[in-house]
Amino acid sequence: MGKEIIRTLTIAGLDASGGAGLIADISTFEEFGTYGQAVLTTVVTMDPENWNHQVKGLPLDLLKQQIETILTSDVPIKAMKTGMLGSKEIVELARETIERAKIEKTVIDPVLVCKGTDEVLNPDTAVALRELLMPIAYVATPNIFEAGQMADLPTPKTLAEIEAAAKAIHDRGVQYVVVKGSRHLDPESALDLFYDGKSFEWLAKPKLENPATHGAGCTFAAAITAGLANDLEPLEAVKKAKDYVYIAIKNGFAYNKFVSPVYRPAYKEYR
Ligand code: PXL
Repeated sequence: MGKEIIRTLTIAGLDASGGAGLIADISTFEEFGTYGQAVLTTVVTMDPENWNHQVKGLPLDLLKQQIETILTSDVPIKAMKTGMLGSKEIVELARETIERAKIEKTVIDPVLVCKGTDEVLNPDTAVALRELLMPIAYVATPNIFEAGQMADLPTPKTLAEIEAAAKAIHDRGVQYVVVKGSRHLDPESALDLFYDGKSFEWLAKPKLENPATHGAGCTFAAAITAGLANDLEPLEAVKKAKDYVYIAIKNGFAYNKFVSPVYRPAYKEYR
C-alpha cells in the first residue's frame, strides 16, 4: 500500500497578490504534507494606483459544482477551513457542506476585513458566521476585531476583554478559540490567545522588526488545519502553526510599495 493521503479543504477567496486567501491555504496545506483542495468563493483584486481592494463573488451555482466535484472522492477530508466567504448564502453553503461531508475538524477563520481596510465586507456575513458557523466550529480563529463581532461584543481592547470575547465565542459552541492577537498588544511580543473552555493560554513570540505580515492570519489558520489533519492535538497544532507563521513573517518580502506578504516555503527552506 502507498502512503496514506491526507486530504484537506479550504472554502476561501483568491487574493490576486498571492499573500492571503486560497493561495495561502493551499500552499500551507502542501507544506504540511497534505493534499489540499479549494472551493473558490470570491476574487479580490487591488487597484495598482492605491491598492484599494475590489471583491467580486462567484455565482453560487459555480460554488455548488466545485463542492460536488470535491465530495466525489473516496478519500476522506481530514480537516477543513473556511476563509473569505463573502455572503450569507455562501456561509449557509459552507455549513451544509460541513454537515453533509461530516467533517469534524473544522477551522472557521471568520474573515470580515482585509488587512489595511476596516470596513466589514458585508454585515450579513458577520451575522451568518456568528449564528451558523460558530456553533459547529471545532476551532475558530478570529483576529481581535472579528473576535468582537463573533462574540457580539464591542471590539476588545485589553487582554482581559480579549479573554471575555473568547469565552463568549466558546459559549456559542466553538470548541477551541484562537484569537489572533496583534503586535500592538504587548511591547515585546506578538501574542495569540488559545482557549479550550477551561483555561486561557497566551502564546508569545518575539516581535520582528519590519514584519511582512500580509497573509499571516490565513496562513496561521491553514497551518492549524493541516496540523489537525495530521492528528495533532489542538494546542500542539496551534503552537506549530505559530512557529510556521513566525518563520514565514521573518522571511516575508516587499511585493511592492503597498504590501509585504509572508513567505510560506521558508519553514522548509531555512529551518
Ligand atoms: O487576510 C484576509 C483575506 C482573506 N481572504 C482573501 C483576502 C484577504 C485579504 O486581503 O484577499 C481572499
